[in-house]
Amino acid sequence: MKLYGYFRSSATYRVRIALNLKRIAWQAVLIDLRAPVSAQHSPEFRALNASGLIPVLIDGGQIVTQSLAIIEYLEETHPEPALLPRAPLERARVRALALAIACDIHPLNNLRVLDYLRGPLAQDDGAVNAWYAHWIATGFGALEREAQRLSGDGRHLYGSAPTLADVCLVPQMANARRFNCDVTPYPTLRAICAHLEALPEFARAAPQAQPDAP
Ligand SMILES: N[C@@H](CCC(=O)N[C@@H](CS)C(=O)NCC(=O)O)C(=O)O
Repeated sequence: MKLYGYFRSSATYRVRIALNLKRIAWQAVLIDLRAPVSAQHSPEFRALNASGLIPVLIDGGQIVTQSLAIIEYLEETHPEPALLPRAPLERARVRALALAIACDIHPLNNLRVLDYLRGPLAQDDGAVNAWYAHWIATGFGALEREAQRLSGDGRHLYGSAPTLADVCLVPQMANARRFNCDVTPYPTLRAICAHLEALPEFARAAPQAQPDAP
């Protein structure tokens, strides 16, 4: 399988973790998001994903986009180890945690949103950083309460084995730290991430472990 991504892309980081957990062999194709390269806007990449966003997975010549759709595709084609529990209600709960990150936090702080704030809306770095920190605090505040209720062992967001929810949490925490957000109010989330980041499948997927990292 080929994974189009970038070391710092947290949506790509999610897929890297899932591929590693499922022991699937994969090859990275670099899409440098930094201006002036901005490879996500090239016609070649837009032909793979019209939205110009990474990650994109190529499997047997077929294109799959959207990190959560990619991970669910991997879950269906490579069921073990499962990233979703078996019972429908538990699956819904894990998906809800993952979507709270992937839909309610991540898109608000994506590169193109920050670029729009800086460019057309003429916001300075202070305002952009305040925007970023606000949406992390809003999302993580709720997630911390959910983690206290749903974590089975204080080392996983749901239950006591890695799930889709953990696959989304660790990259979002890395983003929060990169933007110097205060994460001290989220001790449960921090403990979960500390445990998961030490696992080899998560460590090999980390931004700093990627060949395109500086
Ligand atoms: N919902 C999408 C989000 C993908 C996404 O936003 N990717 C970011 C990197 S983490 C990106 O490509 N940003 C490029 C840009 O904003 O121009 C997914 O989960 O795959």
